[in-house]
Amino acid sequence: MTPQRLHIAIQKSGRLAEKSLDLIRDAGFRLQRSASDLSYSVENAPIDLWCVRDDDIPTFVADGVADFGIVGRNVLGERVAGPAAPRLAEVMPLGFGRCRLCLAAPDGFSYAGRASLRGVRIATSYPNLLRQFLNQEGIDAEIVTMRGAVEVAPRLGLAEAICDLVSTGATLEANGLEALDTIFESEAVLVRSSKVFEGTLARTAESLVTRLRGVIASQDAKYVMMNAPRTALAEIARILPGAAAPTVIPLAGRDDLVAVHAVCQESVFWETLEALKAVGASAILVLPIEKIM
Ligand code: PRT
Ligand code: ZN
Repeated sequence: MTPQRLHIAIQKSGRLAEKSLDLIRDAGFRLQRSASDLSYSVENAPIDLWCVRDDDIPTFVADGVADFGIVGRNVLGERVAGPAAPRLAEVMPLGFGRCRLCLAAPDGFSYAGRASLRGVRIATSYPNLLRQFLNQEGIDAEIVTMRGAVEVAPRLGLAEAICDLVSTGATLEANGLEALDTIFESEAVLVRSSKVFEGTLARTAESLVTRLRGVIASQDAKYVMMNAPRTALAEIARILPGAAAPTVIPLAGRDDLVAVHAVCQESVFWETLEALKAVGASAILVLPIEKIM
């Protein structure tokens, strides 16, 4: 019997392509590109990557053709909000490809909250997410579905407002549009099909998810060490971001001072260090963490 390989669908080219490959490499999988450029095989695990259009990823995963996929939550959400909910689920956010689905209109559109959208024509490539939002808000508006170049719809007279992805806001600005409201927050996510994995596939799937979780967890995580007055311990535990229980170590010859070591799961900013110093900490070291499991 040929060994079973796990299949992951990733974007072939575009905003998520490189970062998806980087993430899989960071998880310790060595990638060998196929001659056709359409796939990669992992040398040190039974995994293949398929490079496809991002719009096809939810379908591949839902149909069980691919076992996992890396795709924008906006693409997943649009499919899930559609008429036939697909058989797939988000496993975890991956921390890249961040953007938001925004309502926007030409500068000068009088917007006094969501009720101002009543009767307005809104152009979008995300009709399902927009319809879901309008229904939730009880707003009766008209949706004009476009495949792309949504930002030109108001100028062409196709719509009075748009609903599109925004990251820096430069596209809106260049088209004389102003963001009114965010209806959906997105980033790249790992999705898996709802089929049950068995044998090698189950073990490979578990290893993939555990390793990816480890990579994501270690991205912002830092190992923080300092000396501190024993009396400031409670205060220090409060200041350290996302640290469960710090390790407290006695210092030779000092009853008043201790060494404190902690894994911080969230970003450690200069402000955090200043706050630690203010409660008496000294010799503060912040070290990167390579792996967490
Ligand atoms: O060829 P394929 O179908 O695979 O790719 P695609 O062209 O459909 O997708 P691609 O590569 O453009 O985007 C892939 C994913 O990246 C999206 O589904 C989002 O999850 C995520 N992403 C993050 C974005 C943006 N940021 C983004 N800014 N996708 C699109 N945009 C567009 C947006 O539509 C608008 O036209 O960029 C413009 C706005 O950007 P700013 O920076 O000017 O605000
Ligand atoms: Zn696409």
